[in-house]
Amino acid sequence: MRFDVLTLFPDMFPGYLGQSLLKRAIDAGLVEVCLHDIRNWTQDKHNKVDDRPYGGGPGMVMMVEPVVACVEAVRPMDDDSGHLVMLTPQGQPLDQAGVERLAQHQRIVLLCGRYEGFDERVRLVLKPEEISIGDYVLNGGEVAAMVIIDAVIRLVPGVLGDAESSQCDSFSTAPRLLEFAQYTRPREFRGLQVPEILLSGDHGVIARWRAEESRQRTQERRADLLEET
Ligand code: JEB
Repeated sequence: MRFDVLTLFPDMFPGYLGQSLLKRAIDAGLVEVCLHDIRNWTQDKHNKVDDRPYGGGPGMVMMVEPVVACVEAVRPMDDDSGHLVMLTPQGQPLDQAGVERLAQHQRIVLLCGRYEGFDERVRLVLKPEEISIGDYVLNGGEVAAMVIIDAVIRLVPGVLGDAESSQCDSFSTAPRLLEFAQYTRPREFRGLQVPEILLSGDHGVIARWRAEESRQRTQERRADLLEET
């Protein structure tokens, strides 16, 4: 799986990419993340990437030329030109079904903006898939790109060890239920005991208890999930 990230802030990524799970996946050759600084594709001597909005108003807009030049230079860097994704608050909200769909691609090109967003012609010329990670406003697309990488690599075969398979994650199968409560040592903390059933060693009884726990939690916290087909 290859990700190309097009951004004005490539320095935001190495810290995230160095975390253990992702580092292991990159070292094993399962995942590759290529960073591209959009500023390297500017044409003027001041390396300008933003300009004032036509019609007036606050803030700046990301210029069309460097963004399109960057995308058109990066896509041919691999035989597979990749699936182009633009991060924007105006995109389709991402959910686990969307993550599963993205994970079908061998290469994803993530276009991150800043300021008040892109010149509309970026969208019209490049026709990217437009994705939002949720209904709140970020300062740019970088954190959203990390969210997409983080969610997608969990589905890349071999990235999670057998022990940490994504098959039993919340949201990975319909009907989507929240996860049951988890406990590890110690058996008692500040008077709070680990439920006796989990110490019983009876896997059938434990599985039924967990299933009931999941159903109950989902009912209490996210009844909307039970309404879904
Ligand atoms: C993504 C972005 C900005 C108006 C004001 C400020 C580029 N779920 C999400 N929330 N916000 C973003 C996002 C995603 N994906 C997001 C890209 C950019 C926010 N801004 C700031 C945009 N519009 C600039």
